[in-house]
Amino acid sequence: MSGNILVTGADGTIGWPVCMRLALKYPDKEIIGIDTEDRRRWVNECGSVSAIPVPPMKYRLSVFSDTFEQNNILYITNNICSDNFIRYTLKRYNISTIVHLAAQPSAPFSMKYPKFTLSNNNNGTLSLIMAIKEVNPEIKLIETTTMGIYGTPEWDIYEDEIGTPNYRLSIPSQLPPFTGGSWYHRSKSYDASMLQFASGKYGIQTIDLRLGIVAGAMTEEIKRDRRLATRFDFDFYFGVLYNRFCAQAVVGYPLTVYGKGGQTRGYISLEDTVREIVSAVELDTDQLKDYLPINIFTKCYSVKEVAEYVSGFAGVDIQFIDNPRMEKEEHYYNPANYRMENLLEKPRDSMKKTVRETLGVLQEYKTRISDHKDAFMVVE
Ligand code: USQ
Repeated sequence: MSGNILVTGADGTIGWPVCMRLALKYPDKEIIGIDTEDRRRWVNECGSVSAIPVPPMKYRLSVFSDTFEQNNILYITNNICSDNFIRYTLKRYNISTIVHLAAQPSAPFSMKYPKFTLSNNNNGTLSLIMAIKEVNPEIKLIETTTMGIYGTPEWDIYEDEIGTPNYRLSIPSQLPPFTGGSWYHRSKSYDASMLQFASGKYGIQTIDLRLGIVAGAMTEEIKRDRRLATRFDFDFYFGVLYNRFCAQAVVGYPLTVYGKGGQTRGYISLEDTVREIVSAVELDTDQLKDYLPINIFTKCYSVKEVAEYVSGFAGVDIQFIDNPRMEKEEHYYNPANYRMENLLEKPRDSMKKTVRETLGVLQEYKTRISDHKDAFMVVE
């Protein structure tokens, strides 16, 4: 890798720990983090907060340099949808790799704000692609999309052609029909399509990390100093399943299983997510193919299975409630993760370990969660 690394969404749940890990792995490179910090505002406007307080970026950066004696993260508050700003940034900081994590990531929020979600997510990705084409088509673009671009299909979610049971890197990746169940998921479908198009039309190397649901609060760096914490949302809109159940459990709120609870997804811990994303930076797609989708998850569980585990461990009730989402509640779900296993790091954390660890951490923030427990459910 010749130049520096740009991380979009650097103030986000995954973005901040990825910035720290990249800075430590590449001490001679500059990590340029960009974020609008909109996520902080969205969550506050939904009547909630991050369970674990997230200090301003300036403070986290000073803790990072004190703790690790390194000063190679540069943070900029700005919007990647601005073409001029992105072109300038790629040139000014000699960027050779982009880790694109900036997005409005919530499915329920997207159903409330579809236009904003599509324009924010798709324009951001398109700005990056066009800036790469103009400034330097050699810049590698890594984005986290989701296996959810295919919704819950009756077929196996392979990383190459549908129905191709074998792991083959030599064939070009096909994009099967998109059937994602929210405007957020549809925005990521179009991002995946743009990544493929950009590689075919402009020869840009694109890696599409199709990430499952990320669980937990901890990474190696955050364990060193809690002041380096990343955000942990538990509200109706921005909290994801495992994290919501853990937050509910610590304040004795019955675990909110939507509908029958047969909804099945792939999960991965935050620490493993960071390891996978960072290891993708090293991947040389030249030897593989230009557009490379990789499914990222450790194991699949149904909502009911997650609830039963958290309930058994924390001794809290489970409540089956009318499903506020439009989705299948019992369905086939079988994604592959050959490429993650073969090309990237192997995940280390079991979900059980992640739940136990998360419940332990959240004990310290019980009052903060309890003060905002109305945000667990929204009546619309
Ligand atoms: N669910 C419940 N109870 C709750 C919250 C959620 O039963 O209290 C159910 C949902 O209805 C859904 C499943 O749990 O069937 C997962 O919901 P989620 O909010 O944890 O995850 P999802 O909406 O799928 O989206 C999240 C992230 C998104 C990421 C995606 C990966 O918000 O950014 O891309 O997970 S994936 O699910 O693989 O598409």
